[in-house]
Amino acid sequence: MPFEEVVVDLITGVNEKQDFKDRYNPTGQVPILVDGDFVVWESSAIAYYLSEKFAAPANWFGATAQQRAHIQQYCHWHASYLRRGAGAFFYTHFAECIWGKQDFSKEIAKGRYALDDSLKYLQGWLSENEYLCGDEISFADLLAYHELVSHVAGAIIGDTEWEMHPKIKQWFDTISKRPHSNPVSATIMQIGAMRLAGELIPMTRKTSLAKGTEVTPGVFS
Ligand SMILES: N[C@@H](CCC(=O)N[C@@H](CS)C(=O)NCC(=O)O)C(=O)O
Repeated sequence: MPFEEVVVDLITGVNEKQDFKDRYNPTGQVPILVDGDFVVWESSAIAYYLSEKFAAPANWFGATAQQRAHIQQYCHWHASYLRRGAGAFFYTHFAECIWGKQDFSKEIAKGRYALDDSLKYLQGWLSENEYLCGDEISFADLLAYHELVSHVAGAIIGDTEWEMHPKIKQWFDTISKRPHSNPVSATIMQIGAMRLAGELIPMTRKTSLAKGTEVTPGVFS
């Protein structure tokens, strides 16, 4: 589907400005899709809209009511649970760039808990089917895959986690071979490599990039 990419520079916090929030997304988060006068945010809602508008192949959001329900089931679970695990990556790698060196161990532990617990579920689902919602790839797989890519980029997931969850590793490698996977994950892999090499990413924003993963709101400044 043809689209024009507009980069929102989260490093500067431009997304937190009131005019940005009024115009595009009151939460200030990306991604956002603008289609003429229509604006939609939340990645699953964006993908669903595109799939409806362009009549995408049925594997992405399901061919039957039951498949559609299972894919939606995954999307809701993902946003409310696996996504909380993002705190492990964010507080290990980004927090220091925003607030300087501080004790982020509670936030990292909280993220780690959500991530590790989520991996158990993913391993179970992938032991039953080749993909998360059946024997064909769906949008659920893209959501889960790109979530895990951040953790791989930041070495939050490595050999230990892969050995414990061989079905996830097999599935991850299968999706990595798809032509769009690497171009989409290239930026986060590059950022992860910088942080693992000890480089700081200079950020002028002073707020979290992963809101909702704090342990004590407002504790960092
Ligand atoms: N559930 C949302 C998560 C979006 C999200 O976490 N976006 C982050 C970047 S990956 C963001 O925009 N953070 C900037 C901020 O919160 O200021 C989705 O799937 O679209």
